[in-house]
Amino acid sequence: PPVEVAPGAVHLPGWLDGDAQADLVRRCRDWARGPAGMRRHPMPRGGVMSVQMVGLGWHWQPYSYSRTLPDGTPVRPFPAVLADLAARAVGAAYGAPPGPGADPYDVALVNFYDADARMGMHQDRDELSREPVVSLSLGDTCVFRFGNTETRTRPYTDVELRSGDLFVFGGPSRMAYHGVPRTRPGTAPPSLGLAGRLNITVRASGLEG
Ligand code: MD5
Ligand code: FE
Repeated sequence: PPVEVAPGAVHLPGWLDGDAQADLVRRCRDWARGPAGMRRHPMPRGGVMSVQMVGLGWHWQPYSYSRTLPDGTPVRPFPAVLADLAARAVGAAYGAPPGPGADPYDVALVNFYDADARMGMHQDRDELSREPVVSLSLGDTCVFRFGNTETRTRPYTDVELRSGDLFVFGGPSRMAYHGVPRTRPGTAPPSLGLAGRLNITVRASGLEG
């Protein structure tokens, strides 16, 4: 059953069945390959992100979207299967799919967390659109920290996200601070053959027609 963690923030545990999880893991392996594949992004003030990322439709790198990688490599296309998944996810979370006037879902960020990867508290504010962000978790369980819109500190709520869980962040929660302080290595369903955690976020960039 959907759990509303905060206004507009809806957690649907186990939304993807085992076959759908395996299908997405297989697709992520494909998206991760090649010159426009998964990498650790440099941070503007030094260091690299511990999470490995690949963008589909748009390349995201701290802190902007572009149509090519820094070396000019074109970004992989945004796959129709994720547009369909995002519309169904919004419908499952809010009881109605996005309306005809909604900005189209046109970008996905696929994040891979090895046993040591973490994501610090941040807001997702590089999109011009305020459509909900659709988040799917695969593999290892993580601790997801859902905060507030004002500060990157308390108050926050820690939620365990498991393989197959859907989380949709819309309305007032769209701009909340959030992060992943840790994963739980070795907790992935064995049938996935995945050592680590994959997170797929589907977003509307609002950046083009
Ligand atoms: C993750 N990824 O588990 C998370 C899931 C990212 C990122 O944070 O930026 O790639 S997306 C969580 C999210 C998105 C938009 C709003 C909120 C959470 N929120 O209001 O908490 O790898
Ligand atoms: Fe984020």
